[in-house]
Amino acid sequence: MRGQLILIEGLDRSGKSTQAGLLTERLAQAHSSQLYKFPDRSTPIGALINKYLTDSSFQLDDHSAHLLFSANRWELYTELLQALNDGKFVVLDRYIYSGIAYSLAKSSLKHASSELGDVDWLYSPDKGLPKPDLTLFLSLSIEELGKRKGWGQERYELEQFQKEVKSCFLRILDPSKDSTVHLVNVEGKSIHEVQQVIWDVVVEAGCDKLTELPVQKLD
Ligand code: ADP
Ligand code: FDM
Ligand code: MG
Repeated sequence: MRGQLILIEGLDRSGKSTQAGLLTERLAQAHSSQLYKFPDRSTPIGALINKYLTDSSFQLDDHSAHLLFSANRWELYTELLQALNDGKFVVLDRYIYSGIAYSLAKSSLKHASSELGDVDWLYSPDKGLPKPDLTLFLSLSIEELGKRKGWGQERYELEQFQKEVKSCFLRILDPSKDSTVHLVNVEGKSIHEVQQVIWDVVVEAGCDKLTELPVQKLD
């Protein structure tokens, strides 16, 4: 039996870190659980990513940046897989879909995607990583995001870019094509209300229980 892999995705300030923390605590009432946040800025590649996000004078080709975010996930791959197979529930605060959506929102990487929605180049470095058993995308309007605290000075924290990222997220996260994907409308909901909606989805999907299914891999 193994633990389940549950991913919380969304735009900056949509409440991912708050909810990922609360979900990890809730799962810990019955199981061992662990939270992983991506990018993980504490690793060697994470330090480079942190410099890229916080220092606007530090330039990287957009393809290189994309590959670094993926490489950062591979740095944690063995540990994360081991945790699941040891029966730990793993909650992810961002993962591959942030990787694709933020890159796809850049005009320089539009060529890596076709009109038909093929994002193969952007997707390929993550192939082989564990696939989440459940993905929750926290959705709310850009207007409401603007009212939230915590808007920093980081590279992607620009309103127009966030709008583009949101449409890219909604393009790649389609519940009608992947039953493990759920869009959670958090507009106007308190932290507690969102926590309850998320928990209901987790229970409904059976992701609050250990499973015998092997860890799925992204292909
Ligand atoms: P993210 O990790 O997505 O950037 P955070 O969880 O750090 O978002 O939350 C960003 C800010 O919004 C924090 O100040 C947090 O307390 C606040 N916040 C989170 N969820 C809600 C909510 N449902 N309603 C109002 N404010 C919220
Ligand atoms: N980000 C995050 C990416 O561009 N690609 C990725 O693969 C991942 C995981 O990094 F702007 C972006 C998204 C966001 C920034 O911000 C990280 P937080 O506040 O640490 O989540
Ligand atoms: Mg956060």
